[in-house]
Amino acid sequence: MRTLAIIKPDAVAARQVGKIIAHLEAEGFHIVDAQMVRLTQDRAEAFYEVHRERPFFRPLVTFMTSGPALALALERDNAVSHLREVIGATDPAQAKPGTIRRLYAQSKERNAIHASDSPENATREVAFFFPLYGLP
Ligand code: FUP
Repeated sequence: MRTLAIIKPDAVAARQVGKIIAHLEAEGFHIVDAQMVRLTQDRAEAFYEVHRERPFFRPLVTFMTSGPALALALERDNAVSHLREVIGATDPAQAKPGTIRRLYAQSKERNAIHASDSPENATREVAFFFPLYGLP
């Protein structure tokens, strides 16, 4: 099965893309497709639509549009749940040692990587960036 990851603008700016991809490959993920993206405000708002009413929505959109990011369609057994384990908790201070967010994230707001949180969202999010690979 497939899931979506986004290496966020903070990690791209900090030149952590290579280490994060190496970490993902070591965890058994295959890169199905990859694209450097500069999200527009409209695209970022659409991607995070479920969070529109949250207090962190505006700063989240501002951050996600602040620089280039790397969208990755990833494949593995149990891809969605395994990637969530590998990235760690939203707040790096709460993330387990050895997780990507614990290793590379600066804060709960600038947390290095996104991963789809359910199979339904993975299908939607992979299709958002990679329409050709949207079907499981
Ligand atoms: P996650 O699925 O771990 O990325 O976390 P959420 O879906 O709860 O949140 C999505 C993004 O919103 C986070 F990656 C960062 C941002 N966020 C904040 O900036 N502040 C918060 O309190 C919670 C989330």
